[in-house]
Amino acid sequence: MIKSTLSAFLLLLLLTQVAVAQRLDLIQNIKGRQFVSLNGQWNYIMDPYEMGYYDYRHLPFDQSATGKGGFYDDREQKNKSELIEYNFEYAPQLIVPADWNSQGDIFKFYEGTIWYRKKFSAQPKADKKYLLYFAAVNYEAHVYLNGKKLGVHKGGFTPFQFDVTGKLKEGDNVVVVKADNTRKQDEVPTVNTDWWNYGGITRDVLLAELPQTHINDYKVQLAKNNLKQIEGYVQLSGKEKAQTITVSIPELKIKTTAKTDTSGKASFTIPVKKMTYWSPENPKLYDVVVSSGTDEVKDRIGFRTIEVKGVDVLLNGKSVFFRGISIHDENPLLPGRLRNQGDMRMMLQWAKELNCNYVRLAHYTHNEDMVRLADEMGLMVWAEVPVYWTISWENPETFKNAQQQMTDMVVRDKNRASVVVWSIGNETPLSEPRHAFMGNMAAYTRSLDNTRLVAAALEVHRNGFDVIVDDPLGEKLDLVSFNQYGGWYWGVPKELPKYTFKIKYNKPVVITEFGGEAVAGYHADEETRWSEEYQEAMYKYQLQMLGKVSALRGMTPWILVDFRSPRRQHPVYQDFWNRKGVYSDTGEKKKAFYVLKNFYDQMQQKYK
Ligand code: GCB
Repeated sequence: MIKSTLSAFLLLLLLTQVAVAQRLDLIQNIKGRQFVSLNGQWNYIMDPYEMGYYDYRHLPFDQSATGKGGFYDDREQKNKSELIEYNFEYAPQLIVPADWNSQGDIFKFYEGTIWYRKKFSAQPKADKKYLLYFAAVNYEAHVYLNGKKLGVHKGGFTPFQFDVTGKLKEGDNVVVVKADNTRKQDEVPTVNTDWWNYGGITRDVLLAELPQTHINDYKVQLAKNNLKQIEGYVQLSGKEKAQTITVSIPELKIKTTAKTDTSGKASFTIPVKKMTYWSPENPKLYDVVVSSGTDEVKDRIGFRTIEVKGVDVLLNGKSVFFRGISIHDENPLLPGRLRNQGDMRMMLQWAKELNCNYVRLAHYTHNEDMVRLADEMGLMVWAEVPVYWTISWENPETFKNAQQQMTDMVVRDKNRASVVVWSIGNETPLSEPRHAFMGNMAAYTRSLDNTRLVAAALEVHRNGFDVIVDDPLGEKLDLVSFNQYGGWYWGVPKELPKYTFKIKYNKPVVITEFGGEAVAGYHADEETRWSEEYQEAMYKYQLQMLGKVSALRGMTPWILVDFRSPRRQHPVYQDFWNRKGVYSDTGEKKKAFYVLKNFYDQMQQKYK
């Protein structure tokens, strides 16, 4: 006992120490800057043995004395005797941004390394700063510019950037990326997930040109629970740190100035007289201009408050019901990761047809454009990091990684009114090291942003007809959120109304998952697994059962659309698809869709 308390204490100490070592320098609103896109066709080499990275003694070329020898040299044969066993110029091409899996049968199950190469032209100016920005690469990316290594990034869903000022050449340049989606136990996520491990450069690659001293970051949001005050900051990066910054919202006739401190940061508060607050019913966004002596950035920002009072969630002070649905970052029609705004709009539009006002962007950080679309289309968002199932709770590096992914998500999306919940993880099994890890994640997330709710998808256990929610992590969260698969993994649909929830916490209950599979077009009676009727009955009885939970304030059933998963092996019903969608993989509505929509129509009336 003493030993385990001691080791938990030591772990806590370690975890608090790593808490300070976070990179916070990610640029805000990359698409609001001057940039050129490096999206398009990239030459690639599939390299399962990583011969472009390791020599025949398995030592990395980029750590050798010369640093040379890897594919990143992008060499071409110069004379007829020269031996070079690769060639990007003659290599085939992959589309960027997009996962590789959806670009040919050969890639479908591929896990490992693929090298990408792009040539581009640049005219760098002496008085400018240049950032090479990757919106996401799954999972580990080694990036080289003109044969020199810029760095490594781990984490498949968050952006990263390199300062390439002074490294760009006038005229031709070449960027090489080694993308490796190998699953590893100590990473985030870990080896076991119920989604497809799509690899590659899955989101935009941009080269931004900035003033030498530029606005690196800013926050412009309502202060915590305060409809009458905007609070925020501007952070400059570069030599001229002492400047006057201006934040203006022309439509509201707001213009505020502040002076930066020696670190280049200026904080401000702006009193609000009259404004239209952002809500799903009226997703009003204002043009906001942030400027300094040397730079100017424009954004579109919504303003709203979100808070918990007893068992109610208040949006702009008014009680709301989260009419939600869970969503993966996958277009089933490809099938593959969402590639562009058209794909994203399709998914969110499907959620709207269900009469949703809320989406759970599971189980990792989705595209920034997706969150911006949610802002525009009026959908509240639950945003999550891939702390999923059996993470290595006792490895401080794993914690650091999870924390970094949370940092990058919060830094990126903190100005999005749509985001109302930060989720620190999903279905994590109980243990002391897990409590320490998750407790620290909750506290850390609050320290990053005190204006949003902090939650996690917990698990339940059962005793007879009692469904018990008492995970100790619940103490540290704002919502009671859990996944329960009554009628699918346990119990049969028509028995569900017999169950009662025993919930330890007096907080709003926003259920993160329930669901069951159905093959669209397969019709049978409601007791036949995989039929639309079974799934329909499951939804019907679930909603009856949940109707008894007086603190119920919302839900995000699992899931909007059928999605691909290597864990789903049934050759007739699944064939590598998880069929819990209320839409099929071709976008057809299953019968359960209408049960849920009908319930949401009622909730909309009730919470008018
Ligand atoms: C869960 C997981 C989700 C799975 C789902 C299922 O609890 O959170 O990622 O896909 O169950 O279908 O089993």
